[in-house]
Formats: sequence, C-alpha cells, structure tokens
Amino acid sequence: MTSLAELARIVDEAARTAAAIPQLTETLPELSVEDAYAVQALSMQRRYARGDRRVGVKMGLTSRAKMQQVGVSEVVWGRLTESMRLPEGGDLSKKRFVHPRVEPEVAFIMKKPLAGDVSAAEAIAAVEAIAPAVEIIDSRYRDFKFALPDVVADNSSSSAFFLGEWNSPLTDVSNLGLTMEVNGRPVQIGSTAAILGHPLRSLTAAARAVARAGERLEPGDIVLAGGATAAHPLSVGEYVRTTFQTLGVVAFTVIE
Ligand code: OOG
Ligand code: MG
Repeated sequence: MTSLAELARIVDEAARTAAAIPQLTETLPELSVEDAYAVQALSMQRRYARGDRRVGVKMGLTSRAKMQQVGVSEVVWGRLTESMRLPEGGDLSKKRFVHPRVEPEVAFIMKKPLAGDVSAAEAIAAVEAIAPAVEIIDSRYRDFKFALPDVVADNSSSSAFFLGEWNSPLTDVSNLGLTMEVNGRPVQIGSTAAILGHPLRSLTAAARAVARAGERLEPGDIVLAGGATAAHPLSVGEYVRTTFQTLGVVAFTVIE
C-alpha cells in the first residue's frame, strides 16, 4: 500500500512542476476522505518546508454551480499560502499551471481566532473585513477530472487568488450581484447568495473544518468562501474583470 507521505509527494510534485497526474483513486479506489485530508496536510508541510507560509483557507464546492461542474457534491477545503496571493490588476502566468480556471468568490480576513461550532453572529464578530475575490483553481489531475478523495488530497485545487479592496465587516454580503467579463464579454453572471445561501455559512463551515484538523482560523487569516458560479477556463491573452455589487472589482490578465 502506498504511504500517505508518498501520495503527498506525488500531489506536491504535480503542483510544483505543473504536470498533470492520474487520479489517486484510479490505483487506490479505497482512499478515504479522511486519509485524503492527511495527504493534503502532509503535502502542504512540504511546501512550508520550501519557505511558503499558510495565510488562510479556501472553501470549495459551496455552490450548486460548482458541484455540478465537477461532479462532486461535498463541501471541501484547502490551505492558502503566501505565494498563491497575486497583486490585483496584475498578470497571471499560465505556464505555472496545468489548466487554470477562474471563479468569483468572497474573501474574509479574520481579526480574532475562530474554530469549531460557531454561530453566524460569532463568525462575523471575528471578521476584520470582507473583499471581492477571484480564485484560480488548477486541478493537478488529467482533464480536470477527480473524485472527492482526489480533489481533497490535491489541496482542493487551490493554486492562486486575487483580492479586491477590503470593505467593512458589516457589509451585507447575503445577495450581491456579480459579473465576470473576459475581454469585455460576460462569461458568468451570478450572486453571492449561491454560496451556501449566504457566504457567512461558508465561514462557519470553515471554522468547523479547521477544528476537525486540530487547527484554528487565526487573526490575519484569509478565508475564501467558494465559487459563486461555474469556473471559467483561462487562455493566454484574456483580461478577466469581475464586478461585485457593493464590494468592488477584481481584474487580472492571463499571460504566457
Ligand atoms: C475543486 C475546488 C472548488 C470552489 O470554489 O468551489 C472550489 C475544483 O473545482 O477543482 O475552489
Ligand atoms: Mg474556489
């Protein structure tokens, strides 16, 4: 039986070198979700050992559109690192990724620790600010196809993210319209309500998820709530601009 450490090495190398791999469940159909989270944790330790740093967590598959697009119907989570955060308005180098896609999200930044079973009121009281965000996801599996344990082991496809301006934590984000345009043409239209009915539910889910792994959301941590629409596959030359009602704009350009 392949060790969890060996699986962590495989997914880490695939991400580091942007080289697609077969699904782990092809050869290990019995891989449990619990073991997959252990693989994720081990693979992230390899990244930290190379000098990267955890800056928060991302929630995934928190909207029906996302679940349908990838055929997995469970909420997942992963870790965000410093090197994944890219400057808003800047470039995204496509060659660093296997087959990147972009999706509109909402980001929270924490001012207090949060973990375990918390109410929405407790969660928002721990938030410093809220920003419009886009996540760049990049499954390391061939053809962007995976089962639940595969995607979990692969840090839930996290690969990069852009944040817009920070807004007051009191901003009502329950149902904000958003439009993602590529070279001026709308490719996705939606609402933050698609994220578990309210993005704050994603934050309470994040607090529960990290506690199960023996961790906390820490002051300064960023939490990405999950894509509100299906993700858009990126091509070189695309200028992607996402406008969120009230929250603001996030834009970037895809380069070689
Ligand atoms: C899995 C990660 C999902 C989201 O926001 O729903 C995700 C994937 O679609 O590759 O990041
Ligand atoms: Mg996402």
